Amino acid sequence: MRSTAKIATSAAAVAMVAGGFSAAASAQEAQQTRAPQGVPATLDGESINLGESWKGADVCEVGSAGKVRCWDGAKATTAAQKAELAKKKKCETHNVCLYDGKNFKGRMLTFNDEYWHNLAKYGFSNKTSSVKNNQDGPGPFKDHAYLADGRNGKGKQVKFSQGEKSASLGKFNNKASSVHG
Ligand SMILES: [Ca+2]
Ligand SMILES: [Ca+2]
Repeated sequence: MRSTAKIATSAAAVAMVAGGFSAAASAQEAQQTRAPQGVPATLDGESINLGESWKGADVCEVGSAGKVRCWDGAKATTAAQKAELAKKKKCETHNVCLYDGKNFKGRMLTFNDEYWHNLAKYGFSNKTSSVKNNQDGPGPFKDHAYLADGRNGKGKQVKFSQGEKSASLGKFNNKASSVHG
């Protein structure tokens, strides 16, 4: 290792700590280190990385297969574009909508897939201040949504029943780090 003795020592200490984890956890950790930090998205045709910056985006939709599209309200100039964005900001059917602001204001991020999404990848960890669950499970099946304080559903969870919305999250304000749609 071509580093100073001090760095070499701390690297050894890290290696010792890592040795305490299971092999599976270490492999997962290594994979996460190699993986891109954020999720790519298109913002009005431009490529952005939500983990780095939302640029001018106000609304981002995470579609099926993880494809993400964003919109900048300032670039919605025609009446039709403004109406479409206003409709999205109200949270469309099938979606779980997370808002940075209370009372469904500020930047909005939506999901509709049934698995845990880690919000840091979307630049949205510890930001959610209000939520709408507008999913619509068929028949007796109810499509609840969950927020968790930690990654992958770990830590304290809060449940939002199908159709439920919360304008203010109380102690869970700016705490969510993962969401299950
Ligand atoms: Ca917030
Ligand atoms: Ca958190």
